[in-house]
Amino acid sequence: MSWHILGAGSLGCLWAARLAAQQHCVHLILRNAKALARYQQTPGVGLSDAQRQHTTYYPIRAQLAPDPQPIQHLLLACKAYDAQAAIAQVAHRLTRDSQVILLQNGLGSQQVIQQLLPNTRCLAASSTEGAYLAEPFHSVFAGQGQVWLGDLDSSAQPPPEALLEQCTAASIPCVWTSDILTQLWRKLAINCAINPLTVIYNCQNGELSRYSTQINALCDELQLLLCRSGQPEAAQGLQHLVWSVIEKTAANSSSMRQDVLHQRRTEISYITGFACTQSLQLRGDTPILHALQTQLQEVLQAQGLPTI
Ligand code: NAD
Ligand code: KPL
Repeated sequence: MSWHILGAGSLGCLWAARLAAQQHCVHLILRNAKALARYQQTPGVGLSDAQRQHTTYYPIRAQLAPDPQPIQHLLLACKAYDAQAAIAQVAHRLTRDSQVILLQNGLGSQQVIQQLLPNTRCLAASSTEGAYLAEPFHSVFAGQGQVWLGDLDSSAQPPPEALLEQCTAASIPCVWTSDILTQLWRKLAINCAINPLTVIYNCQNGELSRYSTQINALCDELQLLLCRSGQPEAAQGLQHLVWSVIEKTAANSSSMRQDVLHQRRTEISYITGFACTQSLQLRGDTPILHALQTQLQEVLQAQGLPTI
């Protein structure tokens, strides 16, 4: 089976290395000629364990988006705000048999892409694996996790067995679900409850226990919003779930706080931004969520970062 990885960052390199280790035909699709030239100076995609004691390099081939080769399996591994432009660059290379995995956090970008590609099977992923780049094209596998995968389009199709088998054989811990939207909405709500507050209070996840009144009130609003959005299953036990994630990840900085600390654009529009838009469309009553979004935007603006 042949794989193309569009977005050779932390997760893209993590997937590429594991697939290449299983002798799959893997190609990176890089942003431009400069990135390609830089990649060609490296020994290939590097993958290290969390302690960075062992690093293996995989001499994976790389190309640019206009390459004429058709794409069988595409992993879209860029940030949510880059996803639409990135897919547009390779859409002409997809066939009716292509399968696309969307790895983006939050919600919103996946739906836009499914609309752009009505005849392509788009699988959305919700990943709890953690990785960061030690240097360009060198990923450090910082946290074991799980990858939920499911069809975005609810019309029932049999699970993509061959793809799932390949992922499992490559030690990519994929779990198939017939209801990926529940996973995505649940993760969205958890991220809405945790990530912005870690930026606003500039703290690790565990320190949020000081703001329990605010978090519990926010969870109540999010729970109602999920129900109104037709996601009652994702709403179930949200407050309990949020506190359990806070406890389990107490020593971590949320992904949004890490972005801010590294002066990188955040995925705000696909997390709280998406939730606020949804609430406005459904005439939801979510004053705490809206106030949080405004406060987060003020902090981002003060740091010179985009507020969308
Ligand atoms: P990243 O920033 O490390 O990598 C994204 C890569 O995509 C970058 O190298 C960027 O140059 C590339 N890219 C963007 N547009 C492109 C284009 N048009 N053509 C070619 N390349 C392009 O991001 P990441 O950390 O790997 O995260 C990817 C997604 O996965 C995000 O939505 C993130 O929230 C989610 N996620 C990440 C982690 C993690 O631990 N890193 C965990 C769970 C979810
Ligand atoms: O997913 C996360 C993130 O940081 O984006 C949580 C679960 C909040 C862990 O930090």
